[in-house]
Amino acid sequence: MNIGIVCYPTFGGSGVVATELGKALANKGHQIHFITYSRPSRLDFFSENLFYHEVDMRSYPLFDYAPYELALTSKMVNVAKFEKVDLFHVHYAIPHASAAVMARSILASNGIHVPVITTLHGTDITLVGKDPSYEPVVTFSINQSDAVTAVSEDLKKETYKHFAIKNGIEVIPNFIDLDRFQRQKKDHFRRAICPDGEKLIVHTSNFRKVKRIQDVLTVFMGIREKMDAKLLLVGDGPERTHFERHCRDIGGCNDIRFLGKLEAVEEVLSVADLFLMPSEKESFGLAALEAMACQVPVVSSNAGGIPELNLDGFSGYVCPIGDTQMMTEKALHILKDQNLELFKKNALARAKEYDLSQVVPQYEALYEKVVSKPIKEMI
Ligand code: GMT
Repeated sequence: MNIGIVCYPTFGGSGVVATELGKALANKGHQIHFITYSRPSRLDFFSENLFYHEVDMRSYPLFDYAPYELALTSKMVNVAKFEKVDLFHVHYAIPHASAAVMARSILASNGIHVPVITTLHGTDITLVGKDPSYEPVVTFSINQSDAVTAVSEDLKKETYKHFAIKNGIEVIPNFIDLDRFQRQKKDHFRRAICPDGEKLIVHTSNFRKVKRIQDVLTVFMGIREKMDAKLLLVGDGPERTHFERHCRDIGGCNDIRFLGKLEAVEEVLSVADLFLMPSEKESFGLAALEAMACQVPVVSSNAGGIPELNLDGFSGYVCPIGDTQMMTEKALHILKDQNLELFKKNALARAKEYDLSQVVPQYEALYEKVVSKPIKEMI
């Protein structure tokens, strides 16, 4: 098939899922056309089946804010006409779903039918989307999509709760490439970070408020009171500077390191003993799945779809949002030498259930269904 994928090109989870999906589909012989404002961060190699179309943004003195959605829509129309795409698969509702619905209408007026699949990823529903400044457009474009997927049962439930949705929503979870995300032998790195056999805790995120970085630090300080440990924080975002300063204030600098954005996050995960994800909101928790694939057990909150992934008492523990005391106790339990190996093994076993070979065919089946469906009437 010839598939147009629209996503955010950044390190964020929705962009990562969209890019990895495109790569996996290209490996299976589909032609994939990424349509974004810059090259997706994980699309850094050549493949005969992968194409990248950059959205041209023209500024004009009249515009305080350049209309990205219109530029994207026009690009989608042009790519669809020129490349003869069979369908658009857009990731993250805002503004991709409404741009796709508009592009579909423009193409229909030219006698070309290109159906639209919208994948909801999380904050497009749970945070930004339900804000009154976007809600009517989000509701309309979800209802107008030819198919809609959500990355967890919880996100599907939240979507029906907060929006007047008439369309069906299929749950297709995040997935993992186990060839890339696997525990690698990085003993030298481990020795450099933990020279005296300390336990190594890792957190990766985009350092937004919903990630509750303060809870990561509180839990870590609780662990460190009872055993020698180090904390590595991977990623970057609005909260990072504040918490770097905070770490200096509490005298944790020797044991806490901020690594910034990393391409090869699996190398850090390969030497970790425990992953912390205390999020306020988390529709799926791709970062936790990446950790589990590298045999790292997870202590998480019970936000959103995390409990669907992290099985309490098996791959780690699930605690109420903000209950840092319980998170600390559970972390200390996992980190005991007599428990750690079993949790590591279980984390990998759980991750294997999300291998891309299990999940990508679910998207392909949906594509087949959508292209063979009768053309959707505008409401
Ligand atoms: O985690 C983030 O803040 C990034 C965000 C995004 O949309 O890029 O991730 C969301 O989508 C991921 C892929 O489906 C999910 O694994 C994350 O759980 C979800 N994040 C939130 O719901 C906060």
